[in-house]
Amino acid sequence: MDVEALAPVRGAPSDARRLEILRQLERKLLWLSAWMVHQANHIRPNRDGLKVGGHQASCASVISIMTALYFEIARPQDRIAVKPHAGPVFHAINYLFGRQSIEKMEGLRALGGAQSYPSRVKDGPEVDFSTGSVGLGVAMTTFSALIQDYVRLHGLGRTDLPPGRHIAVAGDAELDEGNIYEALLEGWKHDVRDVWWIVDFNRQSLDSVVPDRLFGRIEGLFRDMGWNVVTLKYGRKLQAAFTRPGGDALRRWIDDCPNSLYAALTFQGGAAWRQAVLADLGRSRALRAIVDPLSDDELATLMTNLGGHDIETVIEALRAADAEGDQPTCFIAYTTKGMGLPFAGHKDNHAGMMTKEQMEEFRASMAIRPGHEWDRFEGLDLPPAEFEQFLAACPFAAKLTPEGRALTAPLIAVPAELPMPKLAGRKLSTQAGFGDILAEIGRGQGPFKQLAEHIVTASPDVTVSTNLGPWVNRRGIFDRHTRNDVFRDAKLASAQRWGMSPLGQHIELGIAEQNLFLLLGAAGLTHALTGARLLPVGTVYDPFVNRGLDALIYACYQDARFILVSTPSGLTLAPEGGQHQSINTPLIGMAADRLASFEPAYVDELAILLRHAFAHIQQPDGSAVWLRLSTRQLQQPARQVDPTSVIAGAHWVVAPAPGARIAIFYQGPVAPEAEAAFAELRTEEPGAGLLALTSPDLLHADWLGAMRARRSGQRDASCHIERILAPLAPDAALVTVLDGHPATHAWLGAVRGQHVVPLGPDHFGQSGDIPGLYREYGMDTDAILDACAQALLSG
Ligand SMILES: Cc1ncc(C[n+]2csc(CCOP(=O)(O)OP(=O)(O)O)c2C)c(N)n1
Ligand SMILES: [Mg+2]
Repeated sequence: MDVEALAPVRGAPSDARRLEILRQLERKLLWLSAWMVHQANHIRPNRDGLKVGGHQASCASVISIMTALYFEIARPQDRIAVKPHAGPVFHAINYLFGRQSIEKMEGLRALGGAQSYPSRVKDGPEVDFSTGSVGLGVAMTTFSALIQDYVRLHGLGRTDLPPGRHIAVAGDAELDEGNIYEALLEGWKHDVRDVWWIVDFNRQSLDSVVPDRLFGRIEGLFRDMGWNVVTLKYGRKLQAAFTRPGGDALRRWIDDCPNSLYAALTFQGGAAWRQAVLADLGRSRALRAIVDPLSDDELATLMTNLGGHDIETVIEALRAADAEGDQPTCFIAYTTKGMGLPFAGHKDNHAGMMTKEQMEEFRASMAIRPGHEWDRFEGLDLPPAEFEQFLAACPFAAKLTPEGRALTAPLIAVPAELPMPKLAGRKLSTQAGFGDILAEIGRGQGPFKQLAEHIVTASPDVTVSTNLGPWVNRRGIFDRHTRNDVFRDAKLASAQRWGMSPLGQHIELGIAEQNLFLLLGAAGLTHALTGARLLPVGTVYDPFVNRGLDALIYACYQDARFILVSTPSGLTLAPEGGQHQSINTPLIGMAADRLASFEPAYVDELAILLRHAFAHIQQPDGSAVWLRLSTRQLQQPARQVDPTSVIAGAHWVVAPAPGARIAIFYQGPVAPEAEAAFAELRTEEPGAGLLALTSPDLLHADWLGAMRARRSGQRDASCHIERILAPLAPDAALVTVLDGHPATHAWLGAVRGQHVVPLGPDHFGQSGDIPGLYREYGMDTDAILDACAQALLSG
């Protein structure tokens, strides 16, 4: 691929004809985005009376920025996160590029139509990053840039494709989200390059106008983190006015104008501007010479000529930064929310929508004929051929690959079995087993060479305490710059080698779990974004999955593929105390979409599941995988387990006799208590069964799937849990136990209408040892036996 071909050199922005076309494109995008929302709300039949919604004002404020970016600056290899509420503008841009259909746009916010907020999974290959939860899409670009560097420095990417820039078009309220600052700090530590955040600085969020004081701080924050900050405050008309006599006073007046007053005057229009400016500056003849000759409309146009609405200013700023190189850059582009629409500047305009009457006026001003609303050339004062030629010559329109901008990567072979630590007769925790297996893979020997090369690990300051240490010792820590391990150089004893280099394969993060999940999200999309396949593995303490949960769900929402290892978990981490004891994570694992969750008790199960995970995250119909592990050391059994059952979510440790009246089910590190209770139970109920649950998540999904299939006529559909339960008597009792919320298992009774006594903590834990805590929270052997007695009595 000829790199030059991806970035055709275009003329200077002052080229009058091009500017004229870009201005027409701005009008076109303003029209299409407003119409898309309007027709979804006012024209499409509404069956439920619910407001469909959409954000005409949020779209309007970002029109010039998006026009400049997509039709002038961006190249196909750039990866862009578009602020959620500019979804319709994004869809309209793709439409003009021939990459979006009218049917989809007509279906904005309808089932199967264009999504409210750009979605990788549902809007197709043009979406680089889904957005919706404000702040996350912006921060994601930092991590995708970091990962792009990682791929390049490891020689894993496609050498025929140029690296791109990672760009967020951000709403200003996104800068209120803490995750932005966590990402900024992490980005600074990793010296991330090639990131642009273009902030649509309309000084409005959802509820109101943003206080001025806040944003005085922003520039400094970015600069402190090594970013360049480019402020686009005024457009060319205002800049020209400022150079005239009296212009200084006008600039000072606008600079000092509080955001809320500026917004209100924008809404009110020219007469209000005149009154306000003259009230303060009317005595200045020079000022009057600027203001007096202007009609109300002209004055309003001048006073609202902010940098972010002046496409020449935007293009110039982006071009200049492009020429500067790869320093991360934040553009603060002043805009007005709703610019060009009747509610411009009104503080309540976030969800505001043009009325039918306003839309008719707007339509007339845009020269759009009824029935021609979607026509490509409607309302344009341009020969169609010239317009099409212009679009085809945009840098962004060039084909990155014959398949387009969404890439694919070959699969990495996963050997049939992972290297196993010696288990027989040993006491080992699943966490330690995980560390051992990964360290063995890390040797990169024989069939594990390729697998080892494609794994990238990450952890938010819990690398050593989640047993990633031995892997890191073998594969090194990633840094764009080589940095020595000072302790090692000084010959100070340490179990850890902490040298950093561009070839390291572990990305060490500070303690910010959202960053871990954003990184896993970015690394989990590399096959599509860079054409390189990474197998990302992230470790975190199980309770702190909650801390980064929105970013985890965000990563899964866009179908990122990674392995999450959360350990230690539950109250089994005992003396660490209540705050660290996770109760709800098994339920999160069940409820999270595109995330297959498992909890093994023994290391043989873990090895099967980890192997499965490396393969599953690569499958087109696969998903991310979550393994919940523990630090409790268990005597490892000498046995053969059936991998298919372990992966399906449950296997009989002791199969029940046909028609058995009771079975004990356990999940994870409570296995010894369940086994001890089972041994005792069997003295009275010799036919009882003992079941190891490895994934309520998969069992449950499989069960729902089978029921759905039967409802749609597939009578012979069945599922793993039904087959598992089949030998038991129809009214057999089930006693279940896990170190997590008992609701995780309570549903099992619904499969065949059986009585379940689910055990597990439903309150926060306390510090203690395992016997004490299992007793306190009703999960020890006696508690399981009591539950068996209760189940048998009431069964
Ligand atoms: C995490 C999160 N919290 C709340 C919301 C609800 N919400 C949607 S838009 C918005 C304000 C957006 O303001 P801004 O980013 O400035 O966008 P714009 O002004 O361009 O519409 C909020 C709070 C959300 N989408 N995500
Ligand atoms: Mg805003």
